[in-house]
Amino acid sequence: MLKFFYNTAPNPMKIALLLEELGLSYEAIPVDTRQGQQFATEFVAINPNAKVPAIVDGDVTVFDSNAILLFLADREKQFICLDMASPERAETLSWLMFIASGIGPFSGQSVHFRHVAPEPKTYALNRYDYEANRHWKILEKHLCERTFMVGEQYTVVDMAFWGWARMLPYVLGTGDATWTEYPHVKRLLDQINARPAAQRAETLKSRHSFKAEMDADARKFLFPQNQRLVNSI
Ligand SMILES: N[C@@H](CCC(=O)N[C@@H](CS)C(=O)NCC(=O)O)C(=O)O
Repeated sequence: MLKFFYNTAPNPMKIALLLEELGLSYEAIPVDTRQGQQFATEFVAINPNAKVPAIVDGDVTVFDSNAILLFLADREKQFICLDMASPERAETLSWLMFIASGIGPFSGQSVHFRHVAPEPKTYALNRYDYEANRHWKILEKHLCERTFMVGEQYTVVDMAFWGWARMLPYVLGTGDATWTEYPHVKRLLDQINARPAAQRAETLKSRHSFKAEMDADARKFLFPQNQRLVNSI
């Protein structure tokens, strides 16, 4: 059976959604990153980047969320345009990479500097807040003239979008007012949230319990770079 290594953060949740949409049987294997389980030798052999999500299915291993979306959608021939040289396939790749290399990292850094980093952080927060908003505005504009991210149907690009869109008020620190600025992002988010597969994916949160405290140990695992600051004092 397909093994899905996960926690409930945005990138793994994209894969939970696709697995539920496809109706594939899978074993959800929790990787508690606040307890450092991402650094276990057996897990690093699966994902050398020591992050979730990753999947193992028979002799196939895939890590990095949008690579997993692409791999599974292609293999199952669902939720993706399979006409390799078509404009729609080209658009699919562009938006998947835009989400992987722009939306995800800038949203993640916006969360880090807004909610986690110590002061002084004005410069870094300003940069990542600006870039996160700039990336989300590109999606907002894209969605104001179309129902889905690519083509006329719901695809893995929408699932990649969903992982992070669920978190947008937290990412931007703007609470409910977020949706006044991002009405088309909200419209697609609500549409996906209403799908039974999205509701099943969200139940992953109660299937395993992950460490909730962001204590000194959790910070050590999640922000190993801080050790350099301690060593340099
Ligand atoms: N590019 C990777 C990023 C994966 C990633 O950052 N995963 C986070 C959870 S969303 C994680 O494992 N964090 C634990 C850590 O950084 O040690 C992807 O899209 O899968």
